[in-house]
Amino acid sequence: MKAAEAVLRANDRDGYTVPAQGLYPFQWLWDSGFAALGWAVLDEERAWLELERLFLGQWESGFLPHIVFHQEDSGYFPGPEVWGVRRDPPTSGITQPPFLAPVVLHLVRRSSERGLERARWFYPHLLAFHRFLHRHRDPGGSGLVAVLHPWETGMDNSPAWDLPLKRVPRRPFALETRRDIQHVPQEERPRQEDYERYLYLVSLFRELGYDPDACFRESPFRVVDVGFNALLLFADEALGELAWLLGEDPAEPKGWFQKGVLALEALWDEEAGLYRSLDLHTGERIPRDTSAGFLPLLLPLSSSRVGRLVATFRAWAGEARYLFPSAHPLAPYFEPRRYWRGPVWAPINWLLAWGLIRHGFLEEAARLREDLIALVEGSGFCEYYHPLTGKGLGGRGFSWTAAIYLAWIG
Ligand code: 9YW
Repeated sequence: MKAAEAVLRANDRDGYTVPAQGLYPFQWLWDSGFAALGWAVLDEERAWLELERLFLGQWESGFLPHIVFHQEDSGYFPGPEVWGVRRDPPTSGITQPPFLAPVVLHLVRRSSERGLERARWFYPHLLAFHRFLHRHRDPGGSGLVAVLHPWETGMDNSPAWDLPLKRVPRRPFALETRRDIQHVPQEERPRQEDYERYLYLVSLFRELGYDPDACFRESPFRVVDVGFNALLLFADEALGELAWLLGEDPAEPKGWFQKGVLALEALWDEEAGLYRSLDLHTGERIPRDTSAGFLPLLLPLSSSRVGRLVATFRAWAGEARYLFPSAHPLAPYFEPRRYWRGPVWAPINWLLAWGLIRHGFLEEAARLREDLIALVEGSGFCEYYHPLTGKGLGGRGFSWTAAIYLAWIG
């Protein structure tokens, strides 16, 4: 507990938490949601502050960027000069899984009357963000939203993006420009080819002035990510509950939630026994099995659907020493050391456990918790872990791992 606290305190930058010193020296959207869960165990006020700092980066349109560059630091690429977003503080121009309303609700539930007053400030800001996503990322009103960049999924080099990324041209740049591989071994990171495509998309959106509708239209990468959508719907549900608690009208978030939960069924893959993302350029589900496909467990699903998902979960569990691998452990694209292509990630364990508890699968949820605790106690607070050996990988002294550990043992 003390060691986890020390990690969060070392990564605290006067009110926001950097994911890891050196590697990620700014504030990231969904990392801050998880960091707030950890801060809540130590200091409720600090948890609220984390979220407030994040909203300093919100745009007038309601858009919430995935990075807020609160201070200068040359340790990360692409920095504010590459994004070219002229705001104070500067930000990136893409978003990340909107895992914030459930955090606000969690803080309200843990706290006193005062918590509800804090939530009152967040409500319109969250509503504006959700509105932005449902309007500009789902212009046809399907109920599900698109992501336009692999970074928006939070699972950058997931095998699910291999096929849709092929459509994205490469924007060559020198390997030395990358900062990540100065901090972490190259074989634990996305490949250079992936990075070149990530950078192409950034320059395209920049040229389009980050106009949301132009970006949606022009992006060669346009995917309905099952993970992003499960988290948005989970957050819509939480927003509806917040509205009710605050005496606001819950109709809008409830409407998004109900429509989205029905629409999500289009992502179910009966043969694979889990959900898969959809490539909007082809209209086809992407034939790759990743941990994101289990995130709909956070939502109300039929008991037969949950039964089948849990059976798939158990099959994966039988193939990995540590849960939960980010890609199918028997698939040809499984790479147990490379980032989102196999390793275990603390926040995903936590989200999956939350979903399993919702549906009454307490044993499976307990295994996710125990495995994460074992990984941390064996290897420290790493960015991610080898699912077969338990070796710690990626950045060290990592905030979301420490925060989830605290949330689980605190
Ligand atoms: C990047 C900060 C972020 C996470 C993402 C993870 C990685 C790399 O690190 O992104 O350069 O943004 O994939 O989920 O938010 O921890």
